[in-house]
Amino acid sequence: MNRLIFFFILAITLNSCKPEVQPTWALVPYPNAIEATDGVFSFEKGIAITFSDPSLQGLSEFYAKRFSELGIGVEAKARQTIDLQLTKGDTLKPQAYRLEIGKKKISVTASHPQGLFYGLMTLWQQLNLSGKQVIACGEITDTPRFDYRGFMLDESRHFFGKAKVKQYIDLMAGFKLNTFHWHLTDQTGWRIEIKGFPKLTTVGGQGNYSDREAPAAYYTQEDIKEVVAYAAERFITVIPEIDMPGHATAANMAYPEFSGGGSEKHPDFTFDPGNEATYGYLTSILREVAGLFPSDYIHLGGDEVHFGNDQWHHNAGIKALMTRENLENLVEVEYYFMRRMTDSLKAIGKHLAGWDEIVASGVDKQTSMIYWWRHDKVDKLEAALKAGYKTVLCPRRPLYFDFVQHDSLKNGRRWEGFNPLKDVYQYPDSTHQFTKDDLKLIAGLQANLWTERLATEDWIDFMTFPRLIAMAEAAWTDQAHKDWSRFDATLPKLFAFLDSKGIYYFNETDTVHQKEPAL
Ligand code: TNX
Repeated sequence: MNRLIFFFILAITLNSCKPEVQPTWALVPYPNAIEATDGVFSFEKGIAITFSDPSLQGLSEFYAKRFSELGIGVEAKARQTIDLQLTKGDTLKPQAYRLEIGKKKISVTASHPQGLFYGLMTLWQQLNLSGKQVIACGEITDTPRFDYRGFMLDESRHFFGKAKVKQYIDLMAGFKLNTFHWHLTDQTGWRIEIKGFPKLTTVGGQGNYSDREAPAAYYTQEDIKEVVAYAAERFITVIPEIDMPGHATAANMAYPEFSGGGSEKHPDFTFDPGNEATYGYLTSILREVAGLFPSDYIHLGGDEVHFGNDQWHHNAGIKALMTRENLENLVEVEYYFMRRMTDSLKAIGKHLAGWDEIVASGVDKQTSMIYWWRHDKVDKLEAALKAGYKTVLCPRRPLYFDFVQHDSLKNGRRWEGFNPLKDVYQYPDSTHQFTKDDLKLIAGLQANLWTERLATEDWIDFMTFPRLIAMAEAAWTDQAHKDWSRFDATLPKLFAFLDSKGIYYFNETDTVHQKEPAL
């Protein structure tokens, strides 16, 4: 009798020790359709990743590593499997995936490896953010709201280097961002080696925004290839920016013969559009750049030329150009320059990307892409869409991360307000009502991190996180499935994840992370 009671109690105890898994989905960006089913899948016994398409070898190895880092044994002989399927002729878009978590088997289906990459990322996040090796069964069918989900880093004003850039690319991939816009040239420094014009880096790479005397800092072509390959493994396209005809001061320090002069405040700010040799010079540079980046686009800037083109008024070459080409003013000279450079890009097999200043320049509408950044000039966005340009939304408010994210913070920009986390999350639905036709042209969203005032790694982390994660959800998750309170409730898990990566993020609810880093 006593024995019976003992076994009875033992049975109850064992039963209650069964892993308790609620079907919660700690996922960011939140998927667009989740259906929970009964039961759990346990990773505790190890798993095999199976696939029949040989092109998936690299992808499976990438995730075998990721799962091993979470303490999960990945071995070919394991009884439980994650099966990867590439479907042909399926209606799934290239970035979409289906993830089915059964009790014994997980399958991920997509029409393209990129979709599989995201499906596996969802699974990895479910494991990582839940902190458990036993996860709820269910079926997720997911596709991003916007095809383009980007982050821009300005390394001209301050240079952070390969290791930091790779860390950011890794974090971007973890939240399904797919485009890294690399701002490599500007007033302060030229950061990409060009073999035909070595002084661009040895001279133009000297100094940074905090220290004019800092030794030259730049990426060699080998470094660039390494970063581009690292990004490609994570389905991230790198779009380089070579800013022109303004923001060219660093280049002009190296090769003053192509300078179009500047203004009192911004000397040597521009290239010289009145000198025919300038076009050949810039085209040779772009040819080298094109060879390093598989991206369809090269970003040529085109912003803020009026900051420093006073000397164009006194430039004989520009006067002759204006007469010859019937250009009425300096803005038309800018437009002419952009059209010429777009032709150069075409000749080397690339398309133009540029800031919204180029919207009326007449560059090709089928192939060029406009980045709308001046939130106070909505007419520029409207003009881009009306003209039929593919457009990326990166308005200063709320997507410039050099703006502070909380009223208590001192170092960072403000402009009739600032850019709190919630504003980032709620964009673009908070400020725009797009028509179906608009949405066909809107490629997606991008956050821009300008670094005039951000000299250290802690500083860029503090400005970027957690805002970049909020933007990742804004860019992926449909308006109907966005939910600020759910996102807000996931933040503690995201902070723990960022802690594990050594990222110094901002958190208004914790005394350590309320503090700005040292300047
Ligand atoms: C404007 S955005 C710029 C950058 C500055 C930024 C600071 C743009 C195309 N040009 O050169 O770094 O403001 O917020």
